[in-house]
Amino acid sequence: MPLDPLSQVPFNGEAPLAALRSPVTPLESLYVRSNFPEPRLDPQAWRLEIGGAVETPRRWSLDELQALGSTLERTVTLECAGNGRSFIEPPVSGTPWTLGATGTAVFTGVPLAQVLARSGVGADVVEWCFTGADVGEAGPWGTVPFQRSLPAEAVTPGPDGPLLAWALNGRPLTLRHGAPVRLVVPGWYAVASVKWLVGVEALTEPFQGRFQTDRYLYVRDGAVLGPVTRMKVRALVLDPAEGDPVPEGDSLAASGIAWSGAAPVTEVAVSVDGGTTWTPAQVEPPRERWTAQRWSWTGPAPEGPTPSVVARATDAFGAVQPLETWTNDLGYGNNEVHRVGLSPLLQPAEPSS
Ligand SMILES: Nc1nc2c(c(=O)[nH]1)N[C@H]1C(S)=C(S)[C@@H](COP(=O)(O)O)O[C@H]1N2
Ligand SMILES: [Mo]
Repeated sequence: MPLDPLSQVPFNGEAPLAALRSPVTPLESLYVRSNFPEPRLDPQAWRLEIGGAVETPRRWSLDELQALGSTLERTVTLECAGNGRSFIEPPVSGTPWTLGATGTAVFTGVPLAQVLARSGVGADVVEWCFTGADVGEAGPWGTVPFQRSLPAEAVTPGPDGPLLAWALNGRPLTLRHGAPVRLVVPGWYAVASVKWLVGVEALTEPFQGRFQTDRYLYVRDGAVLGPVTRMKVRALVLDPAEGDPVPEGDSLAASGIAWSGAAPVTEVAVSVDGGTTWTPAQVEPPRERWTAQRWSWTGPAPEGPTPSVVARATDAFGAVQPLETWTNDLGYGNNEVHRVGLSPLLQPAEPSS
């Protein structure tokens, strides 16, 4: 299923929700979010520069990363912080994503922490700044590269930490998804997963770049509430789909996915009466730590002129989806419950005597 495009240069496109039913999102259905036009890098000439407050700055080629001997494959759910923005009223500026700015992909790469350790990390390092090769105009900031930082403690070692990835779903990374090498930060809104990665710099002070201090902040009425970090808990109803008819008979089967960047999802509740009563769905454990979980539910079919199915997820830290739109000035992290409207069953016409 091809993406629904939202812009052409840079290309941005979201998945049709039906494409998210498969446990790994096919490449052609994996959403694309790029702030600037895609930079074309020659994989042979490409180098990753590790610098800043490290003992030994060094450059890595793709062959050298692949020869480290710690290559692994991880199935990771990504989500754009703007997913769900188009439901915010009154509308806010920014790409008007519905709910398809998410997907689950198999990434092949090496743990970032291992590569950084080869450069010797001082105790004074507080953040790592990641630079993409893409640049663009950003108003008063002038021409800037796409750069984002992570706190040092987010660079955990082991298979569940950030990865330097060169393959997606078993094929070399495509241009749109950040070839030849991108960062993948599981659990975090995907803005952290810098594509076309060319530099990593150890910082002893927090990074103050444009995509850190002017965007990707939760702001309300001009006041900064905090930075966009981990994905908020969310469930999607994938079956039935919007507009499907209410099934004949008394019962309805519903299913979908749920995830949180903080802790595993422990509960998905479903309502077919507009949120008055809720009953629990069965929630599968995640296939890997950062893979969206699958849920399924069977219960009474919704009734009335505007039948709907609503799902609401809760994670192990007790975070639960809001029933109403979560509004903020830049439209990030709107994880309101997903409501799917169904077509009412046509009542058989009264026999005319
Ligand atoms: N270099 C670079 N990396 C980037 C971006 C970008 O514009 N430039 N966009 C970020 C955002 S906002 C998201 S949601 C993800 C999208 O990754 P995808 O296009 O592979 O789905 O990439 C992130 N990494
Ligand atoms: Mo994003």
